[in-house]
Amino acid sequence: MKQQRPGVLLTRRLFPEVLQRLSAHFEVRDNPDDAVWTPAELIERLQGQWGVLATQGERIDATVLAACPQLRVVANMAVGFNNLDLEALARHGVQASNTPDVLTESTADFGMALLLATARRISEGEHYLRAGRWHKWSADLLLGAEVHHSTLGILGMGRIGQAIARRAAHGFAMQVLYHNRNPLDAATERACAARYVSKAELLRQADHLLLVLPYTSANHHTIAAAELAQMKPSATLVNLARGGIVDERALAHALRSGQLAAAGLDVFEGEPQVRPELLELPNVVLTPHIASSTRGTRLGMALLAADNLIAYHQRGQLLTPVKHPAA
Ligand code: 8YV
Repeated sequence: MKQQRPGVLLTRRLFPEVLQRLSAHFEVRDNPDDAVWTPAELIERLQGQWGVLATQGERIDATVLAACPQLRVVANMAVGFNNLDLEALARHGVQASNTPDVLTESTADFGMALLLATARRISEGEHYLRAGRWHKWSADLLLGAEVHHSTLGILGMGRIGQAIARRAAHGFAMQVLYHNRNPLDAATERACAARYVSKAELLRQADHLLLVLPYTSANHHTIAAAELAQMKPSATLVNLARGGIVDERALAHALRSGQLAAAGLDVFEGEPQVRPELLELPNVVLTPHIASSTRGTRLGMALLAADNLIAYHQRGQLLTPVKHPAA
């Protein structure tokens, strides 16, 4: 008699290669319409499933886990895993993986792109031109901030922060300062040409501040009114991490009042909803959470998530288990 294969749910529409790879091992239920499910719909679809390939849009918490006792493994298609309740997962004996490394370089490329677009007012320039407002060249048209030889502050110096530091220091001759829970070892610091400073000094010194730290309840709104007030009025703020790290109301106020020159945001606290004040400001570049979005990278992330499910099924071991932020 043919043995029943374990069931795996894909919460979002993914690439054919991923479906193909998983289908060789599991009964796969996917989401070809790419619908965004409510928590109740997610629970309903998870009934009887052994594993789930999730994205950061789905919260896997105590309620979901209690309602889905057969679930054994969550493969998150993201390096960040703030959508997973790690304590609840441990209590229910459910394993979880994320997708580090595969997205580092393309996310770092995007970090530089967003920084350049923001500091050099590229979106603003394009809107100006498309709106038919460009009638003559002017010496002071859309003056931006210098990027080369300026000081870059990086908050959160993991793999992506380090990849951005290398680009900034070696490609743009920037002075790179960083703050992190722990300083890097001397060899890694040298490779990134980066210097560890306190958070207060980072805020004070940065011409451009890039946020690439993992989001936890401890760093909710870690950039709020008090922190923005310490930054240079000419500074640029770029958020590639998670929206909840920045108090967006305070940010909009700082951008409107001239306390901060410009911001580049790829992530938002209530995404895909964006705070209306931000939409109205000309000095913000807004992108829809696409820092890792190249075909190669997104496919690599999805395949790594799939391979985690397969490895756990075959050998009882994940390839890239999530590491508790405090570990
Ligand atoms: C993903 C991300 O695209 O990896 C992360 O943490 O933020 C992005 O690269 C997104 O989270 C998809 O789940």
